[in-house]
Amino acid sequence: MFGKFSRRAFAKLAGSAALGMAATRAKSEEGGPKALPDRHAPASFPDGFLWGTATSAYQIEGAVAEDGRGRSIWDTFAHTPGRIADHSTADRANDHYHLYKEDVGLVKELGVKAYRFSIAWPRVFPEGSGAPNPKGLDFYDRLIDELLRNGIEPYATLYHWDLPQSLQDRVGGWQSSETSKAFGDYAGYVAERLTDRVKNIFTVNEPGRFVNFGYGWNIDAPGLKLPLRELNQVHHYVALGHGLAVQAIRARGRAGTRVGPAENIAACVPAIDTPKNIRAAEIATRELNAGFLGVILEGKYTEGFLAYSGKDAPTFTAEELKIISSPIDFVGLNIYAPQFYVVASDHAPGFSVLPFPASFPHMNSEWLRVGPETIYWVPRLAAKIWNIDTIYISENGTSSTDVPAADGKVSDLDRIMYLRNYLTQLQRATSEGVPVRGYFLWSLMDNFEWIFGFEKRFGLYHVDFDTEIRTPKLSVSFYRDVVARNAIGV
Ligand code: IFM
Repeated sequence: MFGKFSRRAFAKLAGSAALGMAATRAKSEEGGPKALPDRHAPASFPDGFLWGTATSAYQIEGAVAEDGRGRSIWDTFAHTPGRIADHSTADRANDHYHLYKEDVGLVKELGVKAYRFSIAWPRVFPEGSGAPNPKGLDFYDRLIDELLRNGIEPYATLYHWDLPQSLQDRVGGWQSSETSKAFGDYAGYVAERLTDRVKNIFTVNEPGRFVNFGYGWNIDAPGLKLPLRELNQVHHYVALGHGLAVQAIRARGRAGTRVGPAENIAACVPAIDTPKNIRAAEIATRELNAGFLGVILEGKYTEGFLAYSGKDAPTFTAEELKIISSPIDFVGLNIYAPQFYVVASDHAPGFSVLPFPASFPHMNSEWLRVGPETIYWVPRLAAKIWNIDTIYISENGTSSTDVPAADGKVSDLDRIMYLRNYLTQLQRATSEGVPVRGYFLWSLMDNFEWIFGFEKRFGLYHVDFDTEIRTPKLSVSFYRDVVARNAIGV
């Protein structure tokens, strides 16, 4: 550890530390402030708080052509030259399809009680609809049984972006309500088969990302750049797909199965905590999330959203709004970064958004700005606006450069710093009664980070993608400790 220090540098460091200690002694001898205790009281999370970790199918499974799996839009996209930064694909990724037992062991090592994974729709319905693949759910049967054998509760996500290519080709994917209907049927089929053991289901993951990036901005699969009206219609059909899935799970799953969405909510934070700015952040949260969480939880699009969208507003029926707002059991919020720092405004709609200075700090991923208070404010505002009684932080975490040292260890101090700060703010929220019931750290292990390929690592476990060897990073010790004590701080 000190190998790289010259004797001189070490002596200098040791010298200044000694000087500091002498000054402290001098102060207390003079009757100054009492020495602080070595340890401070731990800040506990509520009893029964659910600790977990998360992954998704396309990012880890590999085995893209095994056991009858159909192609997904991400297979096509990743194989399109120029789309993925490091020219990789997820054809093999973490080979989790074959190494799942080892990976469940990694989850267990963390001491968490829940694991959130996603089911690959094209494994179950290779064409998206029609005949199910007889082997389609076998892998998930094995995974779920292994989790339960290890005392880990499975939380399944039905859609984490791997749309069957056939649906994209036949009906334009989420541009058509045919896809919403196919999604409902797929959800019902999965519920029928798995809810004897899976008690919690997330419908869709991050519409706010996959619709805009995939259908609006030509960044993610399927790589389209639709005009705003059509894009709003895609958002609407995803919300409809969510609602149809909720209904199908209720109709065909075991009684008591809990269901909800997981959204990367547009994260609005009061720039300075004053009552007026907090109110402004509330308005902003409601208006900027009107197209998904809002319509699900209110059964209507806000007047602000409709006025702002004007001729680009989606077309919809009253019946569709009813389906979309089918009652849910929880709301999953994926919270990584502050998206909008908000202040009050005298002009409609009552808030304005401040620009980020170029010097605003970010983590290894440039979009991942550091704003720990986001995970305090966002669930708090959402719970208040929509009267939500059960929120899960369905994703939170960060990438880091994560280069193993000569001894193979990964000292991911920046990830630990990030997690410590975010979890401190989350504890602050729960201690004030914000109804966050659980937390899923993204991610269990490094994986295929979409357009960044394997360049951005979000895992608690380092993965060598040549050998498939998993190695715990330092943050494993950090997280295991938080989980074991159900508290942040010592
Ligand atoms: O890896 C993604 C995940 O698939 C969706 N939420 C954000 C993560 C980090 O970018």
